[in-house]
Amino acid sequence: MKLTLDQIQNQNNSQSAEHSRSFEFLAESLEKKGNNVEELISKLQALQIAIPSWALGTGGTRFGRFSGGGEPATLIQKIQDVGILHALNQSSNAVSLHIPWDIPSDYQAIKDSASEVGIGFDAVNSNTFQDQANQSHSYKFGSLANSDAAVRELAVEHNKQVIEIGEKLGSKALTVWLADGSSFPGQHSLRKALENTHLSLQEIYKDIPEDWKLLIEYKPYEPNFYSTVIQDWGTSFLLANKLGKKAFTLVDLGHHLPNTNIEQIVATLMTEGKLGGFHFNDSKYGDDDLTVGSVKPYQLFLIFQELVKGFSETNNPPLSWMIDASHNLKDPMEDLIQSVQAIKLSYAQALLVDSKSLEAAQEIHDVAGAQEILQDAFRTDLRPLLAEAMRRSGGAIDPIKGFRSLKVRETLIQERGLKSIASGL
Ligand code: PSV
Ligand code: MN
Repeated sequence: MKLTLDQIQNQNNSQSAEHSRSFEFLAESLEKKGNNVEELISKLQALQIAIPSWALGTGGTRFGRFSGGGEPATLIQKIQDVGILHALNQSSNAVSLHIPWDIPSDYQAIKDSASEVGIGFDAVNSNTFQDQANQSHSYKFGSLANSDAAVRELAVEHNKQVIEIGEKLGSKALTVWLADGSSFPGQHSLRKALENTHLSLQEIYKDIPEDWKLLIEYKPYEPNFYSTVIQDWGTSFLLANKLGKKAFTLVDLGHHLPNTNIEQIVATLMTEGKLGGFHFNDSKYGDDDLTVGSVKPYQLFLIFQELVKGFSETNNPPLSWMIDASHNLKDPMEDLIQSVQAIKLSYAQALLVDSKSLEAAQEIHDVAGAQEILQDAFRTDLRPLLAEAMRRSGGAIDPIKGFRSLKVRETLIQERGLKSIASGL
């Protein structure tokens, strides 16, 4: 299935009068407050969030998986789904592949199907947290950190192959997330595990092309429950610094202990020029992989506020923006649409912050005043602005409505059947 511009514009027609009214009202009040609406719209249009190839099907938990219908069974079908999302929101022009869940067999066919729907390839992700069929050594006790040199070599080799795959597709980054760690005190040497990880990453780093980034993702626990080698931003940052200028830290919003101040981590990493990218999701307790903005939208806004400030005040290079979520209850595509909307809304709200007044309030320690400024931006309903940005780019005024009224899921079920299953989590 492929959505055309005509289909989207036709279904926008029924909403356009109502939309224009609310957009014009908002635009006028934004301009009155000194905002440049055209500039806001073009910044919003430019922000593109990559879709994870592993999140187009139902996720599930270790207790069960309840498949939806019409899931993409092949990589080409996954790319087609990303194409549908992008047609609707004009905000997801790339896919992030997880290898070996999504190894391309026919590169030309994959690239053709991607360019047909205007999709590129964002970071490629390696997987040394699962054993593959016929694997010579097991990752049960770790991969890059393993005390056995043969296992480390195998994991290094896998990462090098992932880089090769990414190069063929036009990716510009490798994301490494390691499950390596221990579940019991004394299970392994904490220092040796870190040193082995460093040495293995050094080997991988040698193969990172000059115009690529190595993104090092951290996570405090799970699947290991006592220690994780790259447990936090500090460890990732330490390794990225040791490796060199192509290595950066990747922040997955779900990879923090409860109540961690993620916006402060963002601020620190940007100051050091070492923030490389994001895996966006939301959570209540742990790595819940819920829809972005569904639980803590204010936190997301505060993170974007630091990002916007960081872009203007630091030399941190451009980021890889990716979603990393798992959908157990919702239609995965609707969930992804909601996530992208939430990211862009938070970005828009952050762009609205009156940074001069905020700085002035900070200088004179006007704590209440500073809060007023932040919350004034956060509490402004910018949905019509986002809708206008998407509409002008050729997308839907309301992508979820578009998805439903154009009967996307129904058509995919007709095409692929009720029982097709996507590879991934
Ligand atoms: C691990 O929890 C993670 O966030 C990593 O990014 C993985 O690649 C992804 O989820 C999928 O398991
Ligand atoms: Mn992640």
